[in-house]
Amino acid sequence: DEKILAASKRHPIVPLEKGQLYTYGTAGFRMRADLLEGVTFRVGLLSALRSRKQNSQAIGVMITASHNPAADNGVKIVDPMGEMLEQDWERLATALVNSPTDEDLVKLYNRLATDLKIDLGSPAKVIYGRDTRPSGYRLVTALADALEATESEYVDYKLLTTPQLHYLVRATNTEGNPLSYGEVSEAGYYKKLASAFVRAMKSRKIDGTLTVDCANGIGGPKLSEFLKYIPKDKVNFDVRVVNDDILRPEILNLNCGADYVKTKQRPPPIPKLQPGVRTCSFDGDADRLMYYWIDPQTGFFMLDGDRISSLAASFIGELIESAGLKDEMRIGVVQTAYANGASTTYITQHLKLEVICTPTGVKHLHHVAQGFDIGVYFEANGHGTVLFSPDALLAFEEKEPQSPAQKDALDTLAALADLINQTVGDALSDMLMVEVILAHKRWTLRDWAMTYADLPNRLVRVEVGNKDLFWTTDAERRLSHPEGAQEEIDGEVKKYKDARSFARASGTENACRVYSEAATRYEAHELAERVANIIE
Ligand code: 16G
Ligand code: ZN
Repeated sequence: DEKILAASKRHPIVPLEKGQLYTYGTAGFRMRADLLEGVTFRVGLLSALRSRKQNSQAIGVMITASHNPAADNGVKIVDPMGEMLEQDWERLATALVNSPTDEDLVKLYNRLATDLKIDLGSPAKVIYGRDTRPSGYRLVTALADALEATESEYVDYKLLTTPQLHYLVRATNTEGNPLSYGEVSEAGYYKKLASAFVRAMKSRKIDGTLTVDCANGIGGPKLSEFLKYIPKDKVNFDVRVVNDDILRPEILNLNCGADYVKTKQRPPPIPKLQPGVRTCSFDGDADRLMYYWIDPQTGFFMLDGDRISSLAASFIGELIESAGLKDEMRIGVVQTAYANGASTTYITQHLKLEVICTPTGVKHLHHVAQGFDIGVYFEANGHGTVLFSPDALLAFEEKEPQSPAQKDALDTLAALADLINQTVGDALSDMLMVEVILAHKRWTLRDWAMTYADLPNRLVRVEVGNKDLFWTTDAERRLSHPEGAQEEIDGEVKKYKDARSFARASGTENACRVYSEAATRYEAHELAERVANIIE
């Protein structure tokens, strides 16, 4: 207790304004970096408890604020299989971080150990990494202090993308067992992806150059490193890495990156995008992906998370059919209310696959996707992945192929299962998956874009006095509170053809968001304004 107390005094928590709490939200604790040192120390204490509670398995801690500006930072915990922290523990994280004094903190730490029957004498292991933000170094120092004070073993992986840290957690906890996820090192991650990429391509050709905008974040150097692992004689992958300057932290996510492209609906101004060039953007910690190009005839066109999701679902669906596994495998697609209605229609009517809608936030989508043999999940913002169940993996290995085509399909499925990050959305891995699919289908981005036409839509942010007054049901598609608000929204929606609109409280800012779709751009905009007026 003394050690924890002394260490805690070195990393004091900054009191917030009266009535405000630090909260472990959808992305962990995220805010201005100067508030985070004490928070990170306390997260260190919790991760040590979590590891002891999970039979001394390794727990991950990632220091990143993703697509936020450089002055922000964040800290989140990764569970043993590389998944997001179990939801019940988010509450504990919030409680521990908000302990008013160092003494209260130690008291609560011990009480949690007693209540949860955690043996504080058992071993604990925590591994961690950080993105390129300058504040990250100070925060991992606080984290290491907490791990020293709690006598936990720890490994500092230094600079990593968020999905790499998730990979390392799972690899650490499966090392040496039959379900081993890969070598426990950053190089192990590259080797696994490169080998799966080569197997999935199987001498197919990739057309032209792919330009990758790395948001001036950690994805830049990591992508360049990865490319060294691809055997040039096996795959011709010509990549141009841009916006990969991590030496000037102030330009992180500035006018570039996946979030910029998605919210501004335009390419980064630098470097100037030439018509016809296949391009994609990562976000600052490389867990989101957007594809786009400038069509010489029609202009800028973006392929977002909905498009990646339907592309993956269609390709995997075809492979399952060719592999003769159609009757045994349940394939499903998980979306949120933000998914464009045209994508949902395409997946259900054209691909004839099941779609489930969940609330916003990766943990919700991930959880539902685990219920399928093959679960495809993406948020429209470009975060997502494809999950394969143990039964599916076994079937790819053990099914006796009846023809060369069937063998090819089974091999490709097995390669994809290795290529696609099974722990969390991963821009690098998702990008490789897209490249594989385009090469197999011999598609350009234009061919991909032709699969369906998006419904015109609009997303607006609405300032409200207190966002906590807005409660949703039906996967955030309807408001249950304030009373009467949903009836008013319904009244407006009814006035438009093929229209849909919803309002929800943001999980990351003190504001509400309103989304609308309608048959024309003008109507989608007008409907969003009207619903925003109801909310205000
Ligand atoms: C967080 C979520 C993201 C979600 C976004 C919504 C994770 C790792 N991140 O960034 O998935 O789309 O929040 O933000 O779950 P909002 O609640 O402010 O609209
Ligand atoms: Zn991110």
